[in-house]
Amino acid sequence: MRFASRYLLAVVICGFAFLRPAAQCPKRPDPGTVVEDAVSLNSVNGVLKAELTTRHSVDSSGYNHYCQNYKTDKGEVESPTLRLNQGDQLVLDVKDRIESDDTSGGMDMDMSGLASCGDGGTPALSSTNVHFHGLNVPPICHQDDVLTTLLQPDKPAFEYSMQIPKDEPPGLYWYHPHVHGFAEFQVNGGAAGALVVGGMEKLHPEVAGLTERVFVIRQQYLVPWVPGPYQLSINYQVAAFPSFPSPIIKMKPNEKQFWRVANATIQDFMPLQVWFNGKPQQLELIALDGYPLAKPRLQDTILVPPAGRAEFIVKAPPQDNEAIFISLAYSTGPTGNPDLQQELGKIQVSDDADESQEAKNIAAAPSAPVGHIKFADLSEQKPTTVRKLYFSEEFGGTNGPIQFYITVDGQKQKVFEANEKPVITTHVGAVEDWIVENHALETHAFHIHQIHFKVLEVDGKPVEDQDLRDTIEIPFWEGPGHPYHSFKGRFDFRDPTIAGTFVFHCHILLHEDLGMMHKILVLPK
Ligand SMILES: [Cu+2]
Repeated sequence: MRFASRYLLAVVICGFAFLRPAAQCPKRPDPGTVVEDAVSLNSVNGVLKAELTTRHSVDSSGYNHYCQNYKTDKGEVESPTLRLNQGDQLVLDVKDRIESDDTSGGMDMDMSGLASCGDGGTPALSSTNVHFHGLNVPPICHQDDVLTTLLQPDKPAFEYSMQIPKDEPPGLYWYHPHVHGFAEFQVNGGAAGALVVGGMEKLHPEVAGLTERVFVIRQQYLVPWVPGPYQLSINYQVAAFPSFPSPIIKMKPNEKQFWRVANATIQDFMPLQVWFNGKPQQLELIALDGYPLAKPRLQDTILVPPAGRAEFIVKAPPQDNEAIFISLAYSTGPTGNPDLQQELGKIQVSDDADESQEAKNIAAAPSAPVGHIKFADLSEQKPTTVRKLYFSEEFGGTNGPIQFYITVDGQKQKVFEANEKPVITTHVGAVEDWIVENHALETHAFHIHQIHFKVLEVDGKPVEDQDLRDTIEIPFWEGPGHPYHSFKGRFDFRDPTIAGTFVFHCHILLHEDLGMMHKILVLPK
C-alpha cells in the first residue's frame, strides 16, 4: 500500500494541476453538529427515476471533493439515498460535469477491443461511471457494467436503467464510481451513496417500527496515494475527535434504533462498537452486505471491511448518559496502512430528541409475506467446480509493495488490463467453491460484482454463521512459518440474468486502481 507506481503519481499530479477548483460540490456539515441522514428518493408505483450530476471541487483545507448531486428546490444535495423495493425499476440519469482541462490522456489504458458504452474515449480523472455495489443485476451496458461504461464531461446524461430482482435480498447497498485507474480519487472525494432495498422487516420483524438511520462512513486523504493522516466522516461530517468536536447522534433514552452503516472508505477496515457504562454494548446484528442474516446475533464488535455494510439494532442508554459510536484501531499488517481508532459520533440522549428530518420509521408490520430471496438454498447445492485464488504483492527495494495481484492458482501473476481476457470462464448454472488466500503482508478485501457468496470456511475451518457477503477481509500473512489466511466461499452463477463479463478485486481502491482485479466471464447456458 505504501507507494503507488510512479506513473500513476505523475499522471495524478498532472491531473490535479489542471483541475479547476470551482465550488461545485455542496458545502459539507460543520464538525460537532447533529448528524442528518441524506435526502431519500423513494420509488413510486414501482419506479425510481432521478438525475445525478457528478461534480468536483476543492475545499478550503485542500481536500478534493467529488459529488453526485441531486437537484432539489433548495439547491443541489449530494448522494441521495435511493430507496426501492424488490421488482422496482431504477432509472438513473447520470451527467458528468467534472470541470477539468486534463487532456493528458490519463492512464495508459488500452481500451481497444472493448465495446464502448456511454461516451467512450480515454479514462481520465474527469471520467466517471456508476457501480451498484452488491446488487444482483446484469453486468451489461446501461445496467451494472463498469468495464466498458465511460461517461465524459459535458456530454448528455447517460441513462442507467435496471430492475431490482424480485428476489433481491432486502438490505443496504451502495453506489459509487468505478472507472479503473481513478475509482480511488472519486470515492476518496466522497462520491458514494446508499441504496436501500426495502422489506427487511418481513424477514426480521425485530426492526419493524424502529427509527432507521443510514450512516455512510467515508474517508478523505489530502493525497490519497500517500500514507498518512486521513479524516473519516459520517454522512459527510468530519469525525476527527479530538481535533474537532464529534458528530452528534440523537436518540431517546433506552430507544432502539435500526442503524444501517456503509463503509464507503477507500481502505479503512472498521471494527465498530457502541460504548456506554464503561463497556461496549451488545449490538443486534441483522444483516451484512445487504443480506439478512439467517438469525440475528448479538455482538459487541462488528468488523466492516472497505465496501462492506452492517445493519444492526442499537439500544440507547438511559437518560443523562453519554455514549459513543466508535471504530477501533485495526492492523492491516507490516506493509499495510494502520487504521487508527476514531470516534465516529457522540450519542446524545434526551426525551426531546427530535428524529432527524430524514430518519425513517421502518414499517410497523410486515406488508407482504416473505418470498424466496436469492441464494437462500445455496447450502443444498453441490459445487460444480473448486478454484483457488490468492492475493500477493511485489516489492521494489525497500519502498514497500509496488505491484498488487490477485491470481487464479496456476496462472501467471499479472496486473489487470482493460483489454485482458477473462481469467475465469464459467457458465450459467455453475455453483463454485472458491478458496481465496492472502499471500501478502497486508490485509486485503475481496469483492466480486453481481453476486453474493456464502462463507463456508475461514482459515480452513467451517464457520458456524454461514453469512452471505459481497466483500470480505482476508488478514495479512504473518510471514515465514505461518499459514496463509483464507476463506472458502460458495459462488452461485445459476441466475441467467448475470451472464456476461464482470470483475472481482480488492476493495482497497488503490489496489484495484493498480490492477488487483480480474475479469470473470459467465457464459449463457
Ligand atoms: Cu488490497
